[in-house]
Amino acid sequence: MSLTPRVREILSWYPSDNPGVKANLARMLMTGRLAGTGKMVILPVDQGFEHGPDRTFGPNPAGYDPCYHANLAVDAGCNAYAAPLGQLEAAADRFPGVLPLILKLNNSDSLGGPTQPWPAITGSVGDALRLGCSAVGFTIYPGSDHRNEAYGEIREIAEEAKANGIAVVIWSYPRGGGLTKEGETAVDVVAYAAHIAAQLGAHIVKVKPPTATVARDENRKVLDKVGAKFDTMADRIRHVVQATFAGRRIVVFSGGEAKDTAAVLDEVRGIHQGGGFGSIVGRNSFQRKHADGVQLLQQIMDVYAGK
Ligand code: FBP
Repeated sequence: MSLTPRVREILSWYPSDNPGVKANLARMLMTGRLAGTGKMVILPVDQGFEHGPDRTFGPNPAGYDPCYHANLAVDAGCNAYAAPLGQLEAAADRFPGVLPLILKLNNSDSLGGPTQPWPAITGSVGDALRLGCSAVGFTIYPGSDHRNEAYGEIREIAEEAKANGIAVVIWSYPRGGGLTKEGETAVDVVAYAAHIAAQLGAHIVKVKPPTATVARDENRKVLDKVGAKFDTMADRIRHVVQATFAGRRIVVFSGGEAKDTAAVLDEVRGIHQGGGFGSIVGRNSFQRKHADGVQLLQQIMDVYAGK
């Protein structure tokens, strides 16, 4: 299948990248049921590390098997599958050339204090090359006391990944410091987090869907002055996409804790209407039985395909 005009347009937003990086971005954009549309649905399964296996896989014990998730991603027609090193090593050879992989390169557990997170580096660009990955993934926590160390880590990793033709995905989750729980998903804070990820050189930026709250007074003053409205999810997504280089970076939104199908699809419709590029949905897919997880992921894809 040749590249569609939309995928060519998206690739043109990355003029400094070498052919290897562009080929890997194209691989992800040209895989699965959304191939060629410029939209993406990615399956992320790092929650076993981040939240622990019981909370994560207990609701659907088939998910304790790392191969389950690679199968789910392929059966549903996802653009890519993201996981930490051990989980990818256990399943990386199942679908060579069929399922683009993203190696999640840093992770934290939830056994320590969660307030000032600074994940450990748990894999390398060399691992990503060995496993045939299209991209590396990295979480930053803007707001955390350790954010500057993490920004330095991703600077080095991104330089190495790009030199080796591998794309960079940054999960950007505001947390810690002076942020309240409500502030972590405030629309101005999410927009700021997405912007930081773009400034750090991410090809794909991943953030949580924002709420209508504006957390910071200095932002509210400016936004009120220009009459910004954040009543609908679509309004808020549009703002986040604008903050991420005026839409010249792929921005995808996470699924969050398990919720019912109607709530997931409602949120996805807002993301689509606001010009978001897709979703990265873990718990809401793999915590359902296989057939139900496939069905939900495909319903999400249908929204992005405009069906
Ligand atoms: P979910 O769809 O399960 O929310 O997965 C997206 C994700 O970014 C995972 O990659 C990550 O483990 C998780 O969310 C982190 O969630 P939280 O910040 O709530 O711990």
